[in-house]
Amino acid sequence: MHYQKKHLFIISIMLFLFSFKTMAQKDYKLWLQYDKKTNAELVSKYFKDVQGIVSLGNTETSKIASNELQLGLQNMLGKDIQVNSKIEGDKNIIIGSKAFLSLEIQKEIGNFEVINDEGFIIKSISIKNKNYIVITAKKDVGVLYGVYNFLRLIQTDKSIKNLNIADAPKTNIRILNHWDNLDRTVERGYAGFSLWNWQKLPGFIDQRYIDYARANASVGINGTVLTNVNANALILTPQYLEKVEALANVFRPYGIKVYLTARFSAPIEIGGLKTADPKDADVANWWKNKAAEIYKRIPDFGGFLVKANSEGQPGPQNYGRDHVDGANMLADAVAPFGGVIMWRAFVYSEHDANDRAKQAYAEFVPYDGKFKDNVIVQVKNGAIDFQPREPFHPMFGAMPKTPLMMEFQITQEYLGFSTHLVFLPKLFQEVLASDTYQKGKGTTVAKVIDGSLTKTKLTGIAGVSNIGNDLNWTGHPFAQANWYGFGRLAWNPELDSEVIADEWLRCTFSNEENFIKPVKDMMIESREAVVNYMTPLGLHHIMDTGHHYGPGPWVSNLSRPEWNPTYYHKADKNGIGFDRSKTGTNATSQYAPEVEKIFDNLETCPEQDLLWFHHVSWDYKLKNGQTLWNGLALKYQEGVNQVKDMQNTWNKTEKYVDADRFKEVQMLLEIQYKEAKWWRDACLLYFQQYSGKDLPAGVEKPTQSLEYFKSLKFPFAPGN
Ligand code: GCV
Repeated sequence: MHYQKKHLFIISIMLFLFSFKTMAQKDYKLWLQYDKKTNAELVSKYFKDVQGIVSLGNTETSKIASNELQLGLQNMLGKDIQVNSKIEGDKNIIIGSKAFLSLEIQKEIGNFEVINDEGFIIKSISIKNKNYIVITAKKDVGVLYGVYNFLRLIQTDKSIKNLNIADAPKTNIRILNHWDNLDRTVERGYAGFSLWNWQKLPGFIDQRYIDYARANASVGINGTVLTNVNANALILTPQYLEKVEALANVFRPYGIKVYLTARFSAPIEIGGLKTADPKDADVANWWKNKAAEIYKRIPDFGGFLVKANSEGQPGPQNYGRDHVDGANMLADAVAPFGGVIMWRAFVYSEHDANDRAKQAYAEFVPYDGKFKDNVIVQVKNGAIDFQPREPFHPMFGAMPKTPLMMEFQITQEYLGFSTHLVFLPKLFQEVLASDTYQKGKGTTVAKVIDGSLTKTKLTGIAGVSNIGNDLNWTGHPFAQANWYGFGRLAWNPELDSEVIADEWLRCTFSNEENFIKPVKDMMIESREAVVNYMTPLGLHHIMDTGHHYGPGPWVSNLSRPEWNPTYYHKADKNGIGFDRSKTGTNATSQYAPEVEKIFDNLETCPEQDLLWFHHVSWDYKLKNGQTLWNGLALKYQEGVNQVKDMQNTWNKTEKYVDADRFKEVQMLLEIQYKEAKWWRDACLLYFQQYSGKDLPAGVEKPTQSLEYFKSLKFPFAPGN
């Protein structure tokens, strides 16, 4: 009896560990699940076209590509797939870059000039009555991208008959910005600690580094900035560069370049100089030597990302110089090695009484055309700071002679951390599709940043990473979709977010249509939901201070006026909203005349941006006939209802999803629902003090007082 009990105990422990492991594996595997196909008809179709793999390359990258193809096919089709190095037999998948293909095959493939150096071609060909699928490219990394694309066809149940695909990335720098500190905390990170274990590097290579590189490569991300823009100069010391080198070696075969953030005052802090003045010859030399030192270790080092003279970070202005002086000095240092400088335009000053939303444009636009060729200016998607909705940043329409790159935030600093399900590609797409009218109708932000408009050689998109050492990488299983979607949009800024959601769901969960349809709709709607329950009708920056967790529209006591929510919503007895029209700060004039006209006029301004651009009376009539007050309250309620709908949708998916992820998402949605109500109640109670009006029918009564909401404190909220 005793023996049996012990036995049972051991078995239950093993079962527990096993289930823990399966959960970890499912969550951990991201969109690369490669689940075995259950549809027998489909599998037999795939079987017919896939006998084996012929891998023609001989580099580390080509090995990764053939291993991935083998792994994916074996897992999904449930049969052994051999990898050969010679073309024998029929119905093989041939992978290899152009240089490895016979002239006969090259002829079948056709013109390689339809793709760029990172693009790929997948083509079904027939030679001497034998059929092949060829995955090829100009370079090995293109083959790797092609393999992921091919596997995605099978992952998403698409046909692999008569393939003729040529695809290439539209931007050249597709990069994650990690706001990771050297102590492994992550600024605005909600998925655990930093992946980079500096203490154990360079000797210990965590499998996670490899898996991270693989996941990025699978969506075409080709760069990573390892360190926080609020930079620490120590990363540039030999002690740390050795560690960076080890990471660069891991990432290289996956086509990923390493970049670092450069603290502008590093020559003083670690170089022993008296100044960091960019016009000082010793300073310029120090950076030149530092660049040479880095490139000696990491020949393909990408370059530096710099936050200068912003939120207390040092910069050229400390020495009476400007952004051009600073960026160009660094550009000279990395230019001999092919490096780039990504210079951030996220600047605003407490000494500038100007509307914060106008400051970056005012400061940077006069520099148009003055930066060196290897400088790209990194601009946040909107003029304030990654809010649930912002109109596109006016700089995108105003610097035709300067390469501009987009900075999105994948981590959800202002959108519910990693607790709220919000599908960000919908937000990204809205920005990218916005028309700047820089050169007439159709000159969208996407066209500005992919260089097709300005013909700049340097192009890029950065995403502030949402990755940490949580088991599931991103804290929320659905936040993985934001990493995935960022990569897909960086590759092609014109991709539709619905297509992305569809792909991601199929690769991550299931191809069942009864699952895909409702869950896809839920993802698409989730972005509008968060806008509605946090900042409807153009409200912005009304979160609690410091950690940015939860509502705080009442905050008005911070030393810098533009850090106070009251600065942004300007609620008073007469109404609410920030007048950025001609009668106000005239921020609308920073847009092209066609756009300016629309935003400036209360009648034509899209209601989603109303309170961003206008101060509007509580009785103002919205397009649906409601007064502004009632409309605002109803929007808050709508947001809450949308989360309830998301819960209902998810609750019906149990049979399509593994138990662990089902439960995880269910619990998170419950928290999101509570927090959506918190936002609604706190904001409406606060604004009601000014509107002096009752809540309209249909809006639930708050269950707590305003004082209660104001009293809530979160000293240990993450990411701060
Ligand atoms: C890295 C916001 C965030 C800061 C961040 C800054 C930036 O202000 O709250 O944490 O700092 O943006 O983008 O530089």
